[in-house]
Amino acid sequence: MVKALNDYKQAKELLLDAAAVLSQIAAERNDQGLGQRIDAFCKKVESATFNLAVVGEFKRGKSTLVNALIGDNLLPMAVIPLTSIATTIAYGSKTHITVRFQNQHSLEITKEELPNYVTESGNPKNEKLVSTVEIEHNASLLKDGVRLIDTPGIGSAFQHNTTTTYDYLPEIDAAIFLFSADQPASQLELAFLKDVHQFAPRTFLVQNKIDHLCPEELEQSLNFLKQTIAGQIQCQPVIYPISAKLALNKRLNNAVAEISDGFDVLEHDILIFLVEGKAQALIASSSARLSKEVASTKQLLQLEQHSRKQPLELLRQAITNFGLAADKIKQEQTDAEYIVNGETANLLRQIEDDLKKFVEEHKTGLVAVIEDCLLYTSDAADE
Ligand SMILES: Nc1nc2c(ncn2[C@@H]2O[C@H](COP(=O)(O)OP(=O)(O)OP(=O)(O)O)[C@@H](O)[C@H]2O)c(=O)[nH]1
Ligand SMILES: [Mg+2]
Repeated sequence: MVKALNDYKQAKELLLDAAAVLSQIAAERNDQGLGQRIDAFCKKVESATFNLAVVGEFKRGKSTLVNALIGDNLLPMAVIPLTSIATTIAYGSKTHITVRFQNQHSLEITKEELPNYVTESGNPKNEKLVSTVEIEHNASLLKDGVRLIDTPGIGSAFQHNTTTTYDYLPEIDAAIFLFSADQPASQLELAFLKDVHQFAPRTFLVQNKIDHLCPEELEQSLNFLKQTIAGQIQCQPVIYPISAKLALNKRLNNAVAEISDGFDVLEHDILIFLVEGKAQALIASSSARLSKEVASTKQLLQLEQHSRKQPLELLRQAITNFGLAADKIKQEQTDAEYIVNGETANLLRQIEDDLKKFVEEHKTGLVAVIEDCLLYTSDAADE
C-alpha cells in the first residue's frame, strides 16, 4: 500500500515536471491556449479530481443512468435528443447548481431551472452560450474527488451535440459507455468507443434497456455485442446488462439494494474501481492527455522550424538561378559577338571582292584617265 502510494506520488511529480516544460514552451511562444490547458491539467492532477463520464449515442439512457447512480431524479430525461451541455456532478452536502457561461460569468440556478440550460429544447444550439453546468450533490459515489459527467449523445441530428462531447473527451479519466439492448451497435458507436478508449483506458461497457427484451433475445443481443466489441478494442469485453430506468425507479422508491441485477453489479464494480484503481487510472489518463499535448506541441515546433528554414532555402535557390541566368546571358553575348564578328568579316570580304571587280572592269579606262592627267600636268610644266 505504501509502495503504491509512493509510486503514485512519483508518477504525479513526473507528470507535473513534464507539464512545467510545456508551460515554459507556451510562455516563450506566447501560446495562451496551450498555457491555459496546461494550467488546468496541473490543477486537475494536483487536486486528483477524477472525471467519470457517461457517454454513448443519443437516447441510450445516459442521463437516466446518471440519475440512477446518484439516486435522484436530477437530470432531465426524454425520448427526444435532449442533453446538449456536459453536466458535471461532484460531491456536496446539499444540491447546488452553477451554470458557467462562455464569457466567464456564472449563475446559480434551481433544479427546476436546469432543463432551461442543459437541454436542446430549453437551450437550442446552445444559444445561451453555456460552457458547463456544475452540480454539487450528496451522493456517496462522488466522495474522494470523483465527478460524474453526463454528456450529450453523439450521432443525433444535432451535430453540435456530437462536437460538444468530442471536445470533452480529453477531460475524462474513465468512462461508462452505453449501448442499447434493442439496437445492435452502429458503425458510429463503435468508432466512438475506440475514441473514448484512447482517453479513458478504463471503460465500463453497458448494455442498457434490457427490460425491452425477453431472456432469449437478451442472450442473442449480448453475444452479438460482445463479438462486435471484441473486434474493436482487442480484448475480451465485460458487458453489464442493465435497465437504468428500472434501477432509477427502484432507487427513488427506496427499494433495498442487493446484487441481484446488472445495475447493482455495475455499481458495485464502479465503487471497487474507484477505491482500488482510481489513482492508477488517473495517472494513465493524465499521461495519455499530456502525451497528446507533447505530440501536438512537437509537431508545431517542427513545422515552425521547417518554415524558418524555408526562406533560407528559397534564397539559396534564387542565387543559384541568378548564376545560371547570368551564365546564359554571357553565353548569348559571346554568341552574338561571334555572329557580329563573322558578319563583319564577310562584309569586308564582300567589299574587297566588289572593289577588285570594279578595278578589273575599269582598269583600262582608269589607266587612260591617269595617263591623260599625267600628260596634261607635264605639258603645263613645260610651258
Ligand atoms: N425501457 C427503458 N427505457 C429507458 C431505459 N433507460 C432510459 N430509458 C428511456 O430512454 C429515453 C432516453 O433516456 P435519456 O436518459 O434521456 O437518454 P440519453 O442517452 O441521456 O439521451 P440524450 O441526452 O438525448 O443523448 C427516456 O425516455 C428514458 O426513460 C431503460 O433501461 N429501459
Ligand atoms: Mg441525456
